[in-house]
Amino acid sequence: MEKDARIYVAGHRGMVGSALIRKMKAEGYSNFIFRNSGDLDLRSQQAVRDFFSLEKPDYVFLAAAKVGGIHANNVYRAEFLYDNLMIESNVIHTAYEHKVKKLLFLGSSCIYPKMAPQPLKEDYLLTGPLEDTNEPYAIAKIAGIKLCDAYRAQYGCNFISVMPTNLFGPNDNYDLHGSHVLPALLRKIITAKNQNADSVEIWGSGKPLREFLHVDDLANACYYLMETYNEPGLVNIGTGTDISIMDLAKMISKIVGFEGEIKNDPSKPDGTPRKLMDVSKLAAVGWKAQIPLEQGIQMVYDEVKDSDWK
Ligand code: GFB
Repeated sequence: MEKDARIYVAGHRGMVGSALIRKMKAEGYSNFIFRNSGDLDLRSQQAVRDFFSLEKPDYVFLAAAKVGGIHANNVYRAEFLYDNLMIESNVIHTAYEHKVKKLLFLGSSCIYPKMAPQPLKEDYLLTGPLEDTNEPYAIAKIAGIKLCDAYRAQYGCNFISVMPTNLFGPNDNYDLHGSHVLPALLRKIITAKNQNADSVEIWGSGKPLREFLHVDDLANACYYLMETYNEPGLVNIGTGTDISIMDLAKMISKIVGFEGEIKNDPSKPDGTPRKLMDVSKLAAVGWKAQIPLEQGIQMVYDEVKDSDWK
């Protein structure tokens, strides 16, 4: 990307979008186009068309999405499907109409079949049934990959798709009903420590395995791929290592200094038993994660430890 290129990061106030902006500012970019969701509803085809006509972005990072943890995905099934399909269809189609030079679409590791072999290779897409708790979100994200590939095949658009593993970092969502596990456990364990509680409760059995990537690493990878990668299909972005939810709770307890018991709530769903990315494709093009999990959690803990949580 040229240093004076007009860059639109859809979803710039979210955890991923804000990390992308931080990264590109550090790389010397400044010609960003900003729109808050209150000013531009990406679900509206006309609004997206008017926006592209006015602002004419050269490059687009599609980080806007309806997102959430296992509970939100499972409950708001209509919005997770509808909002994400509309956002992707409008932004990708309009990027084609306006001859955007390159677009990067952000998906998710939940696109892979629930019982796919581990680690998850890009080739496992559409080889089996999806995990039910996040099927609507996964279907929408699979549609996004296929849109990028279809516009590339039919019209020669340089649209690429990346699939991040579970993310954490600055600007995460700490609402206990909507959030992912890592921010939820940070909040619960910090609160338990502050209240001298004897125990803290984690959802499910604690046995599922998840892989966690600091969002600054994700932003570095996205920037790297935007500069170097021009292929159809998808690229996994992760660390290549995973941890059980129980061990994650123990790691966070150690960082926070909480010594109470960690209890399970079996009434809550476990979701996919394991989601570990195969990152050999990413390694082959020259990128590797830099922030170890414990260090990343410590960085986030330092940012949120004084939050006014009850
Ligand atoms: O991060 P998470 O909500 O989503 O949950 P997924 C991961 C695991 O942590 C599940 C357990 O087994 C949860 O039951 N868990 C334990 C908790 N305690 C908690 C808690 O307090 N809050 C939460 N949220 N979980 C999402 C998908 O799946 O991952 C999305 O629903 C997306 O579509 C995202 O792909 C990255 O990893 O199961």
